Amino acid sequence: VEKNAPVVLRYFDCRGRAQFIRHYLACRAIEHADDRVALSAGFEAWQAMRADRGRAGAFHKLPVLHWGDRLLSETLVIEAFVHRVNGDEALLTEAENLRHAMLVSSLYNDVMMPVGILIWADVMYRGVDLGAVAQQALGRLRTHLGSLDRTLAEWEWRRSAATRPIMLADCLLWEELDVAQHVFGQHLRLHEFATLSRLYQEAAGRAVFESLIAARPASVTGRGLTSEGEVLAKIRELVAA
Ligand SMILES: N[C@@H](CCC(=O)N[C@@H](CS)C(=O)NCC(=O)O)C(=O)O
Repeated sequence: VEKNAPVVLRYFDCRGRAQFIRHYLACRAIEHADDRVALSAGFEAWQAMRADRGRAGAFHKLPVLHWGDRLLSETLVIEAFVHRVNGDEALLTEAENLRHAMLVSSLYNDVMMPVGILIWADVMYRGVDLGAVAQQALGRLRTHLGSLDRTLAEWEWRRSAATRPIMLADCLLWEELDVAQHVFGQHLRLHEFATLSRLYQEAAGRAVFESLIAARPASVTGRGLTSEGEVLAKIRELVAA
């Protein structure tokens, strides 16, 4: 696979599953098109392209990544491919690569997904008790952050990250901690997790991440800024109760 092939990352105009890849491509100065499918109540832009396998990929879902003439679906597959093709895999030992992959999988499955499901919960499961779901999601998330905090301290993640270029797991860690704080506000109490707080505050990519987000304000999910803003206000109120 060519390292300097033309790259297009296609995803909805939200942070969701793809923002950490945007962060990475920006930090590593990898030329690419950030192709954002416009959001609207009826997802008209997406409906118009969904059947087109050349743009929506094998499973008709986003994100997809075009890398030269390859077209990849599935966030975690895209992640592993980008990690390899940009030489990051070759920079790490086998043990370090396994840790990198474990951290990505854990953040994706046990932070990003439950937060996304919570934001959509009142639509996905009509009539749901949003307060109960939000409190359980927050409790489980804080337990999981405790595990991540301990493990990243044991792995000396900060020290080893300082000796290598920024990688996808670094970008995903910052993004998920940022999203979790955005969703739960002060109720997340990130400061109680010393290692995670420090990794978040002192992330090498922080300035790039923040400027990327400021340049294109976007919702976390496909609900869009207005509707998502309303449900997030409700969630924060319900977890405070
Ligand atoms: N397993 C896929 C899931 C991708 C996915 O569900 N994408 C959603 C947006 S976050 C999508 O494209 N939904 C539109 C549809 O299914 O029509 C991955 O990990 O990338």
